Amino acid sequence: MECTLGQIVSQRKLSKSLLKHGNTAGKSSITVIAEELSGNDDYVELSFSARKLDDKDFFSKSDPFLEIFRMNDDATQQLVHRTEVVMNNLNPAWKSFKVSVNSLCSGDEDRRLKCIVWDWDSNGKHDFIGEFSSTFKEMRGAMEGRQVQWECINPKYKAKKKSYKNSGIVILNQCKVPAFERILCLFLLPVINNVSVKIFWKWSQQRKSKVRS
Ligand SMILES: [Ca+2]
Repeated sequence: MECTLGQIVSQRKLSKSLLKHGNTAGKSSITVIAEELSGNDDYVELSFSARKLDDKDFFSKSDPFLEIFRMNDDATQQLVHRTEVVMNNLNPAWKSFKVSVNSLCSGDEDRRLKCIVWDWDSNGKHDFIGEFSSTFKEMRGAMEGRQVQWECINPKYKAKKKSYKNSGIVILNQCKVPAFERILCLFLLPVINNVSVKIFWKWSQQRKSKVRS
């Protein structure tokens, strides 16, 4: 397909037929969605664990992994991150991972994030354990040593069983801006800015003196 950047930006969601040698290639089409990003593309490091997850396996414990989806403006969802599988464990601690704020929420900290916990199965038909909803704003609550936690809910169980509480608890142990970034922001950027201000000042002084002469 061919289109201009202007078409994508103005239409926000542009669908066009795929072309093969100038002719349409069957019924295939491609859709391009444009979203406005904040100019600030920081990244954060998230560290999740869970406890008391439902046991979905017959001869052993569940093998949990966590998926985080961001909800797009058109109600579609997009996978942001999938953790590794922790085998045979109802209280898993997944490896911490880094994600850019733009890919997580397009810089919109109130954008809904859907998180799903699965029990991995070797046949590929992973079992749904439960889900919860959050936002980056909520996750940021786990900065500076505080934890944030959510009940992991299986809606089917909730609808069927009155005594149902949850299918486990998912905990965000840490949401941190990597130390290097903080150092850059706290110390280096003021230095860089200071240097650039001095250079600009010198340049403007030279210009003034040239204009006078
Ligand atoms: Ca399993």
